[in-house]
Amino acid sequence: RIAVAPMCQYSANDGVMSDWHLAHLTAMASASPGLVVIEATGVERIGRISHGCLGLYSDASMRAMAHVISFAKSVAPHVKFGVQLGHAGRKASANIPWEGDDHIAEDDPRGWATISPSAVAFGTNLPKQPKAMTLEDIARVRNDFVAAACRARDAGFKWLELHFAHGYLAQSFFSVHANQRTDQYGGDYTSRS
Ligand code: 8OZ
Repeated sequence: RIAVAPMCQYSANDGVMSDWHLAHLTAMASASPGLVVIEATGVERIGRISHGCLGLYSDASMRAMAHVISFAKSVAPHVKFGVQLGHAGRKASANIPWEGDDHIAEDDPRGWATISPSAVAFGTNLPKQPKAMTLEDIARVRNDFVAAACRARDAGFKWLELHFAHGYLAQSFFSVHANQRTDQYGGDYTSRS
């Protein structure tokens, strides 16, 4: 069986699926893969890559996903749906690709403050300096992952993928460049609890 990999569509409204997702995902399901994995989906609003990305931080988003899954399954009942949960960290607040391959401008109200293990920018085309996460931020994001996973279950997903790669929040905790913390979430292996 073929699995369809997650692909960002940049067509959500405050994290909520639109008619684009209904058409796109139903078309994918109609091709009869075994599994369709939904695009990178932020566990909190500021964890979306761009302002057009999906987020599972609201029940409205969960209900929209449930509707899309149920509609697509009415066309292709055997297809299972999965979702890729993540938090974009310091790579968040990016433009959608056809508006620019960089961060949203500081004076653009569609942008937002980003978070990361330390206040170190990604660099190159993503220069925005993130805020270093407090222990409360870390606890909140951990809870957001759990809440989003529960919403994914309630929406009808049968499969879950955590995006811990590509310089997004979780991966930046593993990076000696992005993570300059000296508490239990940084330092060498033995100093981390
Ligand atoms: C390619 C294009 C857009 C987004 C990633 C979510 O880096 C992505 C992504 C990849 O994993």
